[in-house]
Amino acid sequence: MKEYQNILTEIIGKVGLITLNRPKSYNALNYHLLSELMDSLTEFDNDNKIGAMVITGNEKTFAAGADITDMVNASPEEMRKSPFIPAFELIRRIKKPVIAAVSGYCMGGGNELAMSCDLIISSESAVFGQPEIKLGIIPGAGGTQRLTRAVGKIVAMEMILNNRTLSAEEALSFNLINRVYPVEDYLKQSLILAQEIAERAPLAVQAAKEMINHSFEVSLTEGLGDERETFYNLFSSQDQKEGMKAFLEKRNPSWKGA
Ligand code: CO8
Repeated sequence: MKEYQNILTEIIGKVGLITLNRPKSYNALNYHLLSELMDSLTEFDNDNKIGAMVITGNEKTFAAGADITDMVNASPEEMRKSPFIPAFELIRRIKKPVIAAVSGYCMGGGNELAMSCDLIISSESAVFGQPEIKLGIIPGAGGTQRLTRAVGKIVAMEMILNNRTLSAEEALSFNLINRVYPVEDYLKQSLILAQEIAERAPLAVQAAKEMINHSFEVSLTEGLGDERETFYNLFSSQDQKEGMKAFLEKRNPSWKGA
């Protein structure tokens, strides 16, 4: 595995764990951190022994947003040319499921990062927010789009227009996150969930992730057609034959990822 400066990486069973590691600045996301994050996700995505990834921070902070020191004097042209947001966008190319394991501050670009993952597991202490309005800007990496799709217009409006933050319980009730655990458990539970998903049929898991994300991009008719085609294609896999045979033979399947 590559050496990184702003993140820590570890393989636990079939799960690639990535820990954002700029604790002194509350894991503020700068270009170096984001590009290391995307490199490590790509490395795990290309590793056949890994079935899912977890991105986490520390108990006090998942990430407090983009690094404000990098942006304070920037012009629109400089922001447009900056590799910063394109680095962030690379997460959309990751095929395997990614879980955000969130505790403490999950703000601005940090919340956008969590929402770019496929599932969000949270500790009881997590605080979700899009405070960009306080800086005289709006979210720039999906906050107005993904947050609105998750929590609905009226809650997104209040969060983005007036810096309303959500507690973990509120975030759960508004469908922003999957589950809430005590601080001492959230990472362990995220790893258990990631391991369970990693044990499932790899091609079907990746196809399911792709199709669910696709549903945000296309009309229902187009989405249903694409889902059906993907469903048919999985019948060319060894894993479909194995999964169905194993069910009928009352045994556990042994997946090949082929
Ligand atoms: N950028 C740079 N440094 C930060 C950031 C940040 N986003 N957040 C915290 N820090 C630094 C502080 O400057 C401070 O550094 P130092 O110790 O050297 O003074 C240290 O972290 C600790 O911060 P505080 O003293 O403020 O700690 P508190 O516990 O009092 O407060 C908060 C914690 C509430 C999280 C507070 O630090 C805060 O409000 N941070 C800024 C949150 C914010 O505004 N986020 C939005 C940033 S803009 C953005 O994300 C736009 C995204 C666009 C695209 C993103 C693609 C990834």
